[in-house]
Amino acid sequence: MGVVNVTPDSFSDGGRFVDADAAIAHGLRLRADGAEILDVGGESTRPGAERVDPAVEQERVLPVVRALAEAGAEVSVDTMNATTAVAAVAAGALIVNDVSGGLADPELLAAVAATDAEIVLGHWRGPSADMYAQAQYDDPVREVVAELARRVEAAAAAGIPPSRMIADPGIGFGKRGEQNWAVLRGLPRLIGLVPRVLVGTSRKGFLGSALGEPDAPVDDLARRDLATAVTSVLAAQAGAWAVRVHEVTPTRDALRVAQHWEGEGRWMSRTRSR
Ligand code: PMM
Repeated sequence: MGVVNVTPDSFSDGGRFVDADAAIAHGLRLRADGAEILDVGGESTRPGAERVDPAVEQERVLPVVRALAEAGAEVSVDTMNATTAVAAVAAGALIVNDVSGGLADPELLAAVAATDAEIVLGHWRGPSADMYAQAQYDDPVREVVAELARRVEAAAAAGIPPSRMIADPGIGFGKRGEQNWAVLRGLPRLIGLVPRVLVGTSRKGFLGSALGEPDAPVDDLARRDLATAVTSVLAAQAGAWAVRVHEVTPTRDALRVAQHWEGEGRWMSRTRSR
């Protein structure tokens, strides 16, 4: 899954694709690089970010969703708003990617249930403005699995069958450095929840810390993209169905190389089977 952020303030690529034509061109490049899904978002979720008005969000994402879907891409929309989700599905999106797992907007799950779209349910404990206030865990894996299980139940109660759900541990969302690594180590425990799990580590701060980089700004994207390729391969090996990345080429190459090590027919075939 390639990231197409149409925002002026996303933490690692903010501001570069706020104009629709540039975002569309970027999405097409990611697709040519090998992305099988393009995730279009108009609201930054970086730590400290303020919420965006849904009308502004829709102005940003809808032309991009429409153009990429018309070009034949499988498009997901990264939104926490029911109205944006429904409008994006009408514009051609096949997946609604809600990092809040339906918690931010109480209308979203029912709205998605009324469409044919699939849904990504992310693990989330509160808005980006103060997300680290919630980063208190006794056992990160057990708590993330239990809290995501409740989102899966809520989505099912709203009328979405598990076959249309994708779970995401929400790496970086209300989790500090080591808590993210603990959740990633526990990934196999998430896989039993719903058949498909998506993992997004791309360029996140905990990778910078692992590399010994200062927290911000992200000044060496190539190093973060290499670290992302490593965690993405490990996530795929642990059973993830898809990985969400800003730069497709390094992760695609790493997955190809790892596939040779594993041999045909192992985890790579599982990553995109529905
Ligand atoms: N991370 C970001 C945004 N959307 N969606 C999913 N499903 N999983 C993630 O980990 C995730 C996401 C973080 O912001 P970015 O777009 O700048 O990477």
